Amino acid sequence: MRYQLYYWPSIQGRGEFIRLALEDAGADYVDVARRPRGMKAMFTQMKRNHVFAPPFLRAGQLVIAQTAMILHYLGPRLGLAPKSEPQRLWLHQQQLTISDWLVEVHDMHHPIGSGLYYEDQKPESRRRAEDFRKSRLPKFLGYFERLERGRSITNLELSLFQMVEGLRYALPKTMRRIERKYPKLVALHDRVAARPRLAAYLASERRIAFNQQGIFRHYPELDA
Ligand SMILES: N[C@@H](CCC(=O)N[C@@H](CS)C(=O)NCC(=O)O)C(=O)O
Repeated sequence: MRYQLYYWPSIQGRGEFIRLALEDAGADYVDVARRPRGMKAMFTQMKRNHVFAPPFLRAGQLVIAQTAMILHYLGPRLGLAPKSEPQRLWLHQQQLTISDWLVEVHDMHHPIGSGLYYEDQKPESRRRAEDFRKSRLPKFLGYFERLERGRSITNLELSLFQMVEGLRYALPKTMRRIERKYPKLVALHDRVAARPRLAAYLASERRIAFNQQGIFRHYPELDA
């Protein structure tokens, strides 16, 4: 099966959680919007399939949107999820919690509105980021640190790798200070980064660098 991933071509964003799964599994996929005329194709597919926002995945006749849902579909097909329903639902639940966490990362730099520039909501961003750093970030990190996950690598481990990577980019000072409280997450991050297919992907041009248009953005004034 050749999967077609549709996502904004210049950012890691939510699409990266899908890219990591496809890359780790060595799946055959096309990152459609990064191809010539790919953006036009993406908008056409969004309209035709009534998709609110990317990422979405085309798998044969199926079109699936919502990051966690795409991973729920792909997981067993890519060998990145258990097969039993209770375990898959548990994994999906954790993945949805990652989605919630990601929204809060985004809201650090866009606390008032996604349609406004960061520059138009700077005072609110400072307040929001302070609360995120002091209260929400330790709560999410502590939650996933304590989660009993077993040894196998699933979508969830790949996503936790991406959260650590992104947070290190966005909040380097904070992460340097607090990371040692989460040794299992740091070890997991390193283990995922060393997986041969992922290591090759991360070193390739297919991995878009973090930048100031994505979800993880580095504004020094929001870090401490
Ligand atoms: N809940 C969705 C959110 C999708 C989403 O917000 N996509 C962003 C890019 S990361 C987007 O293009 N949003 C456009 C919009 O909300 O108008 C998911 O987890 O996939």
